[in-house]
Parts: sequence; structure tokens; C-alpha cells
Amino acid sequence: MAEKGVKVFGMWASPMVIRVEWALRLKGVAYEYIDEDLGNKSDALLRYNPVTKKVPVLVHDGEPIAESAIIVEYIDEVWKDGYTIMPADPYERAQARFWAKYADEKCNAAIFPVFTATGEAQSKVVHEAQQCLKTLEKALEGKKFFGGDAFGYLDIVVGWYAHWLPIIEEVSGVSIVTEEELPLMKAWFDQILAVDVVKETLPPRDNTSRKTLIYTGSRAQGQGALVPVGNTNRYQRFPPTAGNLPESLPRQRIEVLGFLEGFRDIGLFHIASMHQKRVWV
Ligand SMILES: N[C@@H](CCC(=O)N[C@@H](CS)C(=O)NCC(=O)O)C(=O)O
Repeated sequence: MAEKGVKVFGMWASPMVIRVEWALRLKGVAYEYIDEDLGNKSDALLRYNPVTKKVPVLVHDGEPIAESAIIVEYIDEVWKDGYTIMPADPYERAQARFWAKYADEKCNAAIFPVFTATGEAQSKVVHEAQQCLKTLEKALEGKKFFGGDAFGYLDIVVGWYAHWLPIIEEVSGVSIVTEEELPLMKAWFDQILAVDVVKETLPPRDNTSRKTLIYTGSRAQGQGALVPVGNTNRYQRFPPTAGNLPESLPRQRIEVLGFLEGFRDIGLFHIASMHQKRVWV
């Protein structure tokens, strides 16, 4: 007989995994969380998700379900009582799914290059990310959450922006979600960060432990590097072709994204997943 209960295979810094945790917690569903080393995936993960081999995977009574947005919908359908995640109205549901797809396909793709671009190219990338978010922001007009008065499906899908975009801005030295450019989204960030399930689950942002080394891709790929200045919040940008990466850096790690101590508060896992590189922790 299949094992009873709910398991989530995840990775602590994943914005996709956190969607599933938020949905389960909103429903009050108890679950076991299994943190994966994505550089060395467990046999269980590969067995449960042999197609994409990615997290999150929800295993419900022994049956695996992959793809975070699909899992969130599944959770809403299976645990019908209590908190409602999907909009009740079919038109509103279709709209929420449309914007979720738009955010995942367009906005995420526009945001991640902010890490790797420099100079004029970076200003252009920031502008493009802002344009995408402005389009998304229209779905917030006159509302507290994308879901209206309550934190709902689309908030779950894009809620990670509230935590990670300010980190991306800080590490990349740019401003994306500003009062001037994206006032509704900025106000929504505050709403999201005040939601209990969000507060319970986001990784900490601890200013004291920033000894992180972040390599935004390899030099060979021409993407340069961001290296923290001592134990501070400041980062020094090394241009793509620079032979001037600090001597202290292990050479083999120049070809990868390296996260050392303090990784948790920076959480640039996304760079790693973008480049499909091994992550050292
Ligand atoms: N569309 C997928 C994306 C999942 C995804 O990209 N997961 C990343 C972590 S955020 C992953 O497992 N990366 C490991 C890999 O690509 O091998 C979803 O929403 O579930």
C-alpha cells in the first residue's frame, strides 16, 4: 500500500518550492519537507520526478506531482475546506492563470539577466524587467493582493518577488521596484511580507553573515563576477574578461557559481539554476 501523508521535496532557496509550502500552510496541511542537494539529487527525487528532475515535487499518499503552479492548484482542489486559493469565478481563475504564466515566462526571464549584465547593458535589462513588471502590476490595480482582499493563487506564484527582488537589487546595485516606477508592486511587497505563512517560511536575510562569493556565471561565458567586499553589504563587480579575480579564489570555482558561508542571506540560487551549474555550499 502506498505510503500515506504529504511530502515536499524542495530546496530552501527555491522560489518555486516556497509556493507549495505556502499553499499547504494556508490549508493547514501537515507535511514532511525534504531538502535536496540539487548538485547531488536524491534517488527519491529522481524516482518521483524522472521527467524534469526538478523541485518542488509534492508526494501525496505516495503519488508524485511536479510543477509548482500545478501543485498549488492540486492542493486547492484536494483540500477543499478552509482557505480558498483559486478564485471562485471561472473568469477570474483564467485571469490568474494567465498572469501566473506571464510572470513565469516573461518577467522571470526579464529579471534574471539583471545579475549578469553590466554598464549600459544592465540599464537596458533593468528597464526591460521594469516594463514587464509594470504590465503585471496592472493586475493589482485597486486591490490589496492580486487575489483581491486575500492572498491567493497569483500572490503565491509571484510572491517570491517581494523577498528576492530587493536582494537582486542590492547585490546587483540597481533599483527595479521603486515607488516611482512600480508603486503598486512596491506596496504589494509590504502586504506579502506581512502574511503569516510567508513570514514563517522565507529564508533569513542576515546582514552580519555576508561572506558570500557569488560568481555570476563563468568568465568564459563573459558574465563577470560579483564578489563581496569583506563582511559588508557591498559587492565589487569584476568585468567578464578580467584576469583580476582575486587570487584567493579557488580556480576551479571561477567556472561556476560559488556560494560559501552566508549563502542563505543572499540566496542567489537562481543564478545557479539559470546557468545549470553545480553549486558549492
Ligand atoms: N517550472 C518549475 C521550475 C522548477 C525549478 O526550476 N526548480 C529548480 C529549483 S528553483 C530546480 O529544481 N533546479 C534543479 C535543476 O534544474 O536541475 C516549477 O515551477 O516547479
